[in-house]
Amino acid sequence: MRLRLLLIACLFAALPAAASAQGKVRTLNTDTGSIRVTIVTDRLEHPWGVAFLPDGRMLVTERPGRLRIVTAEGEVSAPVKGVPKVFAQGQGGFLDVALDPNFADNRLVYLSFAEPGPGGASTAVARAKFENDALTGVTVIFRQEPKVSGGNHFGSRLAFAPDGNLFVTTGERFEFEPAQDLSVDLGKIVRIRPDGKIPDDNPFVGQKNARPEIWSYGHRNVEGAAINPETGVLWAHEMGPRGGDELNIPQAGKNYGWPLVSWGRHYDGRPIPDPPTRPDLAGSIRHWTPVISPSGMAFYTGSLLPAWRGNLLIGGLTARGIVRLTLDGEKVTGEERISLGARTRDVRQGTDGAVYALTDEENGKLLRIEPARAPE
Ligand SMILES: [Ca+2]
Repeated sequence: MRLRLLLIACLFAALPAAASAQGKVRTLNTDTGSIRVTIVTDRLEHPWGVAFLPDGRMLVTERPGRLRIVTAEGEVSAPVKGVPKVFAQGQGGFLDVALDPNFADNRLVYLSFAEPGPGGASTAVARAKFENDALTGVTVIFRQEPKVSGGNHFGSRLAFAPDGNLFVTTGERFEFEPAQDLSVDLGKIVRIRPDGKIPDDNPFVGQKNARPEIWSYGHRNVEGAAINPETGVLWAHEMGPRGGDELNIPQAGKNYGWPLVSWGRHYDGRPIPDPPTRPDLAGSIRHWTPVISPSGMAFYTGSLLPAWRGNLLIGGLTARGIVRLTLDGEKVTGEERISLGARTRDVRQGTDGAVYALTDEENGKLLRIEPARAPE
């Protein structure tokens, strides 16, 4: 009897450890030298966004509707209490997470998610206080209007500009034409104050039949956004249809063309006019066919990987890794594909200067990327 109990105990103790690759390290060769890729944890279900707490821990969203705290050693917390209810279908669920620029003082965090409601679901942003490892005072500060049925194209990333405004990227919910309609939020990048109010200098403030939160329009599905640290300006990428993923520098009031033009085709093969046929619309600074399916991005500014300084790192679902772009101002001068062997949902720079990536899997990973040897 005792032996059997002991055997059962061993089985239960051994199962999770045997199933996990936590701590596993790989070395990869890249154009700029060898990098070490460490699996911080592989116990995240479809992780989507990561934010770095001042104490060295990380907040990670899981698309099915959970927020987790992960330590640098790979310990994953129980789900954080107090999160809003999400529409966890298709591409919907919990999306991005960002800390307030003054988080150390105000403990405010921002979450973007697919919010269920009358008519279906739409992208929303909630703000809450993160204290004692729980959320309190959850308030929805942005709601994409209208809610529609279906589980595709919610966006969404959050990026704080140096002036304190918050950019929220969305998708057109696979509805196409509404991306051109300024009276709805589908297929838009919006710009709000951290409390949800509308900045006075937004491009469509006071314009009839236009929503004042809109910053730029004609977007398809924007799952990556970051502020260029050299210029303070927003950059964003978006998923094309069959072909035609784009990197854009979304400017106030400009139309980025979807679905009027695209470097891709419709899924059923129907052609779409190429962007140069409509010079009145804003063009991309780079586009990809076949697609990389971009999700998440970061300008690298750290000193741990000095060869990557000033580069733009983009996560790729179809690319199954990181797309590293070298830049000269607003021009892309080079590209390297760094394979991580899995759909890559997010890529960020940690406060320690390492690069972190999330893989879009049922046993999704948080990866830490450093040089194989410390820089000299
Ligand atoms: Ca476009």
